Amino acid sequence: MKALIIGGGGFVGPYLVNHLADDLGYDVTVTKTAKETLQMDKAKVVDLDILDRQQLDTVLSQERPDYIFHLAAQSSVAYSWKNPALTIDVNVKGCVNVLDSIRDLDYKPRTLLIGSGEEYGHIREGECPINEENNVRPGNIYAATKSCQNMLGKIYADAYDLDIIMVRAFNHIGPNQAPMFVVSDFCKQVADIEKGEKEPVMYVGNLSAKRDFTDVRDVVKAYALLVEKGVRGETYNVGTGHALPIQDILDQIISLSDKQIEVKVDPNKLRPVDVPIIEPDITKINAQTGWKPQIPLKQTLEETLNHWRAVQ
Ligand code: A2R
Repeated sequence: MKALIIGGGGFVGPYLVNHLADDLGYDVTVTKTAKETLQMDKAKVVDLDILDRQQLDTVLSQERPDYIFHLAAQSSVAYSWKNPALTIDVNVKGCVNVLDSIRDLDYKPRTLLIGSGEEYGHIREGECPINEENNVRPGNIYAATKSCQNMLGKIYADAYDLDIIMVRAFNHIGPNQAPMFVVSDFCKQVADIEKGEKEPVMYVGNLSAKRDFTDVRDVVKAYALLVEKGVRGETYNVGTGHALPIQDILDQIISLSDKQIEVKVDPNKLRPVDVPIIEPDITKINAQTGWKPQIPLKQTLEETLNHWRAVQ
């Protein structure tokens, strides 16, 4: 099988390459942005800006993949508040470019669009664990763009008969994640404190929000199973099904260190609108593909902390 990962130079891409190439024996091509550095011995790497339709046409017609994993995005909620226009350009216009480029091919590659649990937004009492049929009420710019991507995916599948499957991925974590995401941020702060590079104070945002955290290595297995076994035009939640307060995650990370660490709220880390609980129902993906996450949270937290401890 030949796979194309669009936007593979970020956090998830290299894990997906490893799984597809090593575990499944796929022939993998991965795209990165011109400013990114990505060296992969298991995959061919090409530069691609999804806002450039011509570049997209060239890559797709040269590669002719069986499966496309569309990961490219402005993926930070925090940054989406600061730069809504760029977030909308990349996540909506960029996605439309990908879909239109696929539409112009003379065959129909199976395509996975990666959305987000954030799409559900303001989840009401009794709606959790939330399933794919629930209303979406996006509470931030990033979520709105991902929800739009999901709707476009469904419309392109139905109206243009494209072989598209949509995912709503809940928070995924693991070594090498950028420190603008909460678990990586906390682990980096602990590692910096241990190295003596920072006072023994942990700066945090909203600790009462409940989120569902899945190891990225489990997440990429879900993606691979979905292109193999998912149903065209359908959306699948990907998460553990068990949301935890950020406070619990913080306590677990701090307990992995022998340093005495004080916790202080940093108003800059509080988001303009925060959704109190986001917890998925993962019955659908489990029934369709047999997927469920395997890696315990403690292992992911330890490995993420160890990653930051090793960074010079
Ligand atoms: O912004 P950069 O240079 O770091 O590149 C990101 C890339 N990207 C693009 N690729 C092609 N054309 C563009 N115009 C463009 N803008 C951004 O998408 C980055 O390498 C990649 C996304 O990687 P991350 O931000 O690390 O996201 P992650 O955690 O790998 O998540 C993958 C997907 C995203 O769609 C998330 O929204 C979703 O899973 O949760």
